[in-house]
Amino acid sequence: MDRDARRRLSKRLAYHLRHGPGDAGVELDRAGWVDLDALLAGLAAAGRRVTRGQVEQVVATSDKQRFQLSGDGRIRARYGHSVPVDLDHDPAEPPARLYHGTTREALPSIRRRGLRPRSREQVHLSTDPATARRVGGRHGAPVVLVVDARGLAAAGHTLTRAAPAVWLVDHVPSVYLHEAESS
Ligand code: HQG
Repeated sequence: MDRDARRRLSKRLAYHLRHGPGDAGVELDRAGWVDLDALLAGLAAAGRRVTRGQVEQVVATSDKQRFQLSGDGRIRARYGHSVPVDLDHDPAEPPARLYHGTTREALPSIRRRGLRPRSREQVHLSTDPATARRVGGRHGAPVVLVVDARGLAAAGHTLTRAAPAVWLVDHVPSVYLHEAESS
């Protein structure tokens, strides 16, 4: 598979594993896992022939490690869900700072309400400002917010590391946020 084909398959897998498992004829279990053979069969029934090897290639080359394969033939998305899941990522001590990319338009609402998951299950934070800027840029003119992750954890909020560069939390009150200087 070339890069474009991998990207297309990654987006399809992300869609089914985060938002629309039913469209591939499968259900996710509580922790977001689905049997890979069942998913491949569901995709084939919908006219998309995908092989196990192609999925393994996408999983192995995913820059953000979006997917996880279990030892016994299951696959899940590590983050990004809009369907209800309990991902069981271990809570961890976060770095002092994490980053969230958003848009200028969203700032007044974020100042009032803090970061909210919106259509997803949890708020997504990045480990570096460049990634956060790209994430924000998907929605409009990007603004990078610096998150006082240590302060957030010290106040009792549970942060989990879903992938090497992606952290999840239920809510970030605005007192733990400030705009990055380069924004
Ligand atoms: C904004 C991608 C108004 C928030 C990325 C964001 C990420 C508020 C938008 C992952 C708000 C939600 C998730 C409030 C938050 N008022 N707007 N109170 N609180 N928002 O797409 O974080 O590449 O659901 O700033 O890398 O952009 O697909 O979340 O702009 O890790 O693997 O509401 O998806 O990963 O947007 O992105 P999204 P996100 P992949």
